Amino acid sequence: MKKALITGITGQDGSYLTEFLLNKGYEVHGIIRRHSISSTERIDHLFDNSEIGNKKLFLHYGDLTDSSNLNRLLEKIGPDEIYNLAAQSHVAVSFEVPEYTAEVTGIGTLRLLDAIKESNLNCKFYQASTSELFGGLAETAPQNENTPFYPKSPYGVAKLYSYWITVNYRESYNVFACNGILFNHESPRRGESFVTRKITMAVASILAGKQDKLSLGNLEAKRDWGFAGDYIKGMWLMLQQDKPYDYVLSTNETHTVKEFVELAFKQVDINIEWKGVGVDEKGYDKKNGTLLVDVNPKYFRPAEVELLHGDCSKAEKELGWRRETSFLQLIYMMVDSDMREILGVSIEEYLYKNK
Ligand code: NAP
Ligand code: F7E
Repeated sequence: MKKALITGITGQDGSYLTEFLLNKGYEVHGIIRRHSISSTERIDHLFDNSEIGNKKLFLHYGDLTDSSNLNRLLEKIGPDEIYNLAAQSHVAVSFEVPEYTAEVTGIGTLRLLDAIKESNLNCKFYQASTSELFGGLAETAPQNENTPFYPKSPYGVAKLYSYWITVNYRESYNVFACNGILFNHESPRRGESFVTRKITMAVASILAGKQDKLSLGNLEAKRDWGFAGDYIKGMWLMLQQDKPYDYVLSTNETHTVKEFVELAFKQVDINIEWKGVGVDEKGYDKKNGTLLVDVNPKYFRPAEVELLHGDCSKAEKELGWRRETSFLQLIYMMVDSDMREILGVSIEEYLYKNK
């Protein structure tokens, strides 16, 4: 039985990866941080299963800022594969806590790689690199493994360090280490302050009368949004190859935030009509003129990544990886899940009742 260690197991990707690896017959170990209230909501359904918790899935307290803890855990667990998914992963927040972001999202990766090197552990290492490395310059799209890096946030810069230290430990010490340069991937388990989940929750909350409107920042930003459940398979595939390389995973499509808003409301039969420009731009329900979306400059970032559009042909060719969920399917899945959670009905039930 192969053993995997996942940092960031309580996050969106960590939870899907855990399900995936358990299904493949792995023994999965995860590092969790101490919180004043539980942070394991995304993996409770696994850990609370008596066949899995402490039999196939083991949780250990730890933190990417604590080298001695990481060294001890690596020695104790002896994993065959390490997936480094832990990070302060919010781009906007990284402008508020730049030093902490560097410490966790940057130096945390070095701590893990050095623990592997010092313990002579024969294991494979996956680093959660990101399309934020590219900086979203329009002239570089579609971005692939050869596109120059130009990070635009403390998060992006911290990830740049992690990218290169991963390459460096591969080249210097022969560690089987791969960077997965992943474009945005979302799901019903996405953190609530990322734009996609903020939008899909708002659709349900507005219908439930719990929220009057949705306030956003840059509506024109373009992202290449895929489904997280598809992307974790690519992470695993990278570690199953004979040689370690870096790969882009993306959908090869790009859409604006505005388009995401329109399609999310469209799922519940609301058509958005836009009026005004810039900070005065507003989205109304075309049927009755109700204000549903406005712009609040507090969500603008000091520097913005304008256009992400990936080209994952290397992963398609060499790993046989391909996204399976379309942009529309992703939006439907997220709105449907938030409708069930917040309103207590599925999209289908809601549309039937409101025919
Ligand atoms: P996420 O939901 O924000 O999860 C982040 C995870 O990191 C959580 O489990 C969190 O634990 C953990 N963590 C944060 N600080 C830590 C620390 N100091 N020590 C140990 N663990 C810590 O992120 P995600 O969307 O799953 O993304 C996974 C990884 O891929 C991240 O590295 C992210 O930067 C990267 N990435 C994400 C995307 C994307 O679109 N989702 C794209 C490219 C790259 P708590 O639960 O305790 O907070
Ligand atoms: O923003 C714009 C915002 O926070 C997407 C992380 O997983 O993907 C993620 O980073 C876009 C940006 O994700 C709001 O300005 C408008 O242009 O959902 P986001 P992100 O910054 O792309 C990359 C690949 C990662 O690696 C990161 O870890 O949407 N936007 N209005 C807004 N964004 C937010 N959060 N909130 C708004 O109100």
